[in-house]
Amino acid sequence: MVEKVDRIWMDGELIRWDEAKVHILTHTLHYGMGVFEGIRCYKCPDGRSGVFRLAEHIHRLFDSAHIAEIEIPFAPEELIEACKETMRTNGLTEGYIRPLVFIGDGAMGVHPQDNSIRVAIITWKWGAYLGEEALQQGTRVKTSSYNRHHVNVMMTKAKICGNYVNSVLAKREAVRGGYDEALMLDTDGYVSEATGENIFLVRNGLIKTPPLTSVLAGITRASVMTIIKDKGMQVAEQRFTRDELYTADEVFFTGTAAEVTPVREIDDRRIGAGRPGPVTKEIQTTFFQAAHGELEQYKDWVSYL
Ligand code: PPE
Repeated sequence: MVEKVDRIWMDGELIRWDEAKVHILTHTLHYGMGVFEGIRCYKCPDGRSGVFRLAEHIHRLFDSAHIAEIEIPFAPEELIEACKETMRTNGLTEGYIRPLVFIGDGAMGVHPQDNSIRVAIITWKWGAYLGEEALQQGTRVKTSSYNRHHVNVMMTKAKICGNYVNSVLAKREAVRGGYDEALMLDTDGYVSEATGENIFLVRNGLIKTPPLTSVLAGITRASVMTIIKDKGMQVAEQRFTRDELYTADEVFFTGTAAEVTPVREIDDRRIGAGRPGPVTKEIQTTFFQAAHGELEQYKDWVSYL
């Protein structure tokens, strides 16, 4: 359950949590055409609170809206400031920030015409996405019976609300089967991503991640790729199959919510030694340090409240 806070930012105003309601004819509620972001804020060792790659997330929100032909009635700078203001108003020193752009009520039918474009920013406390144990010990994953979207069926570069029906179906199936997360293959049968995370494999010192075809251009993915290169290791954006994951030395997920989560098992096969490997652990450690503003090299990634 999301823990209630005092205020939600809606259409330019900080209103009470209980008043952040919409009409049942809200277009996005019926047809799923809306866009959103997920951003984390960390409490840093120096006592400040830093939002991780806030500007990049807001720019991706605008890119998603552009793909979806939604005109956001605010400037990126206004939403950047609104994210921080919502955190501060709620007295949150760390947590998750969810900007949501949706089409309001008015016309029904799949052509939304000139229905209003609404914007909300919700903040809440969010611990480890796949559980604290997964972060430490690794997670158990099952290949989904659902494919990730075909690139001409959904716009996969956009974080569109309706795209997540596919994720919800796959996640439920995986959890019902006793696994933590679903691995999704693209419509050609290659590995794409998980329901809310990008994926990486490590084998013989070489790191691979699927190219940006049917997957979301993860901001954590990009950050981790920079970290890998800065460590003098190589990372290739390359298509691979599920059996290449089975024989990998290490596999891990990246995502704002999931952070860097090791994968210890896929389709009932142990990955590597069945526990987080050295490369994953090193990347995870550096990622957390960077996100907490501890590394000079990545100080531009953190924007303080
Ligand atoms: N792929 C998908 C499908 C995805 O939803 C996410 C983020 C990523 C990759 C990683 O992207 P990034 O966060 O920029 O590194 N998923 C968000 C929503 C999770 C949810 O359950 O809600 C997130 O991590 O915030």
